[in-house]
Amino acid sequence: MSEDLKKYDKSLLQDLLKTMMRIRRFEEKAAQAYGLRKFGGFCHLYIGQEAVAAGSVAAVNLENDYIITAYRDHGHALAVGMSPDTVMAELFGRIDGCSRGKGGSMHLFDADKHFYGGHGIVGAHIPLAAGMALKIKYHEEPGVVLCFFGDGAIHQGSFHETLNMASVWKLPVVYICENNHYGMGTDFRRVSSQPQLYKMADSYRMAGREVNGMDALEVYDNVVEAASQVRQDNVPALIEMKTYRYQGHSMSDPAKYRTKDEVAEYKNQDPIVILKDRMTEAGLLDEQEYKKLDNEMKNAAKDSVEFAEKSKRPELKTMFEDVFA
Ligand SMILES: Cc1ncc(C[n+]2csc(CCOP(=O)(O)OP(=O)(O)O)c2C)c(N)n1
Repeated sequence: MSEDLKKYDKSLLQDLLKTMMRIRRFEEKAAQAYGLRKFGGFCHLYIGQEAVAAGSVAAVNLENDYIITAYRDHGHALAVGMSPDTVMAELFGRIDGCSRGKGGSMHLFDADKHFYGGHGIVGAHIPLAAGMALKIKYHEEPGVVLCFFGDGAIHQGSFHETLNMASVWKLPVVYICENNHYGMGTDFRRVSSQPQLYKMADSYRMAGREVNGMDALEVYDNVVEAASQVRQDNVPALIEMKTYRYQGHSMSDPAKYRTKDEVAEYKNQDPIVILKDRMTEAGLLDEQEYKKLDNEMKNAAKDSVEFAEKSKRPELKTMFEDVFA
């Protein structure tokens, strides 16, 4: 086990672990604040899926590359380096949030960090990713777009129309399906004529691959490879990340459509524990360092709630500012 860690920089391993822990502790605090009714509206937690955002974002260079995602977006926002304070303030609907408190949980955005959201309509951002990739191609820039979406979105017409067009136009996009097994309460196996979702790439003459999305290093390696293939061959790619969300679809979902055993099975493959154990075995981490890091992340999450609570609510007169549709 420890042998195969040798090919990675220690700093990469530390960053991956830190990013996943930052997301986990942030989300736990967000859930707690929501439970205490400190904020309302929609809130979709990412707990369990951390390896996908952490591993994928680490695999690209956001000087040139771009990220776009759906409404389960806290993990991607933190992985691109948005501050937990800004993200929590947005959840709380406060003016120091990235969308001045008017977007909320589903509309995180940071153009400077090449993070183009946070989108609430299932599948609607899949064509937007193609548009971003067309801009990259048109201006002969070196970047690629990583476009994240759920297994539910794969059945939308927008997915199929866009993959067809992205293939014909040879656009630099890596489409990443985070298959967390459920679209709200619907098991993907009940509604997918092809349950091996990555195989849908065949229909659009692009490379498709299936990845264990609970393993940050497997995610990292595959996104590095897929992105470099996209850059080199000028064709888009599709990756299915097999992952799992520990919480319900949103804060209002008691998740009765799955068994406790199923949830426990995936908790046994926890992405943070997997990487932590491998690093410990390889002598790159000890329990004391892990505890220190964990405390750091817990404090950052706690501070973000204090920051959000201190930030003001937007004034009523600003209600129609920044509205584009
Ligand atoms: C076009 C559209 N239809 C329905 C909804 C309601 N809706 C919100 S989330 C969701 C499930 C999507 O599941 P999936 O794409 O697998 O993403 P996950 O929640 O698993 O991350 C649905 C049906 C919506 N937001 N947009």
